Amino acid sequence: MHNDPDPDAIAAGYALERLVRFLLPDAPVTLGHGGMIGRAENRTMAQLVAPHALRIPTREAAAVLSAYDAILLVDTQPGAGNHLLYETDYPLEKVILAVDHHPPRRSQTRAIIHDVRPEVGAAATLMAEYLASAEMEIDEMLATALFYGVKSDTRGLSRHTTDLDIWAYMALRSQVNTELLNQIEHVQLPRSYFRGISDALLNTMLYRCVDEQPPDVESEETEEEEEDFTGVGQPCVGYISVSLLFQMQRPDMASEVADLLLRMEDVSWAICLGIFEDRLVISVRADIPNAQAGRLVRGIVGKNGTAGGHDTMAGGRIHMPSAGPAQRIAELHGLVPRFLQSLGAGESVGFPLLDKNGP
Ligand SMILES: [Mn+2]
Repeated sequence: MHNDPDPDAIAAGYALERLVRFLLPDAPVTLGHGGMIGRAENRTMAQLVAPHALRIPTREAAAVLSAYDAILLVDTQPGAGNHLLYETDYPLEKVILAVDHHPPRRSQTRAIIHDVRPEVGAAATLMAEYLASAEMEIDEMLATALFYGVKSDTRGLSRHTTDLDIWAYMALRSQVNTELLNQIEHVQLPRSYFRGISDALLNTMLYRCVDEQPPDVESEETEEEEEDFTGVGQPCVGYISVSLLFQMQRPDMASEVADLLLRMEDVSWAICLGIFEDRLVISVRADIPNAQAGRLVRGIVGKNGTAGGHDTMAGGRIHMPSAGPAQRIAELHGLVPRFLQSLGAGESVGFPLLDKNGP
């Protein structure tokens, strides 16, 4: 699974593990990931579905991975920067399978079997298709995990959804254990969650989109990424919400905050920039056709870090191991005008979300 696994990665990873065990009963197989599972729903899901999953610290990754003859990647792919192979010099030719739905990366980092379908809404959908093709029986636990994976990545089939996603969602639904699903979706939240949200709202600014540009940029993701892409040309309507989280307790807080703020009326972009340990974490959500959020974040992060994503959701990381806290905060502030410029709102004067006298 990729680092900091989300429900789709956990579901697809668990399904892939089960498929390998089904096809090769004698092969030792480990389900693993880097980073941490933070969001309460995701942690509960992982504890219920795949408590055996191995969390591999980055500094141990090279040693741990070298013991394996083959690696299979799910919800990510060899050229992406969000998995443990990126941190090690693990030979990429040992990656025998990548099942992913993110835009395809450079061809020289292909897996032997490179099944990357960016149009599909969830990696769990692809794995549901694999299990059906293998005529493997799906139990309640597996069905519930895959269903939640599809549901969460497609926001209940409301974004980035294909016929295959609808098929998977419908086929799995009748086998879902509703009690298990409820346990995951409606888990009790720790106090730190509410403190984190309060902190985020206090540090959220709204900027008005200045030029409402028509979405005239072609949306097709090409295999070769454009290195010099600046991101200018993204459509923007209404407001951009920008949240700064100076001290996150967990890396996926940024995506949770971006998800929440995108629900605000008249907001077409929600950008959350946070600091977790020694790195900056970027999470971007868009609610506008042809947003190309992935290209926007890749253009801004460039060679300073890793980034990726889809049309309406994207993320990035910038590692700053040798920087001090003040330098990280300055860097975080520095990202804001770059995002605003790329969205045609460089001249926009922001106002705090919680300012009652704001527009
Ligand atoms: Mn996914």
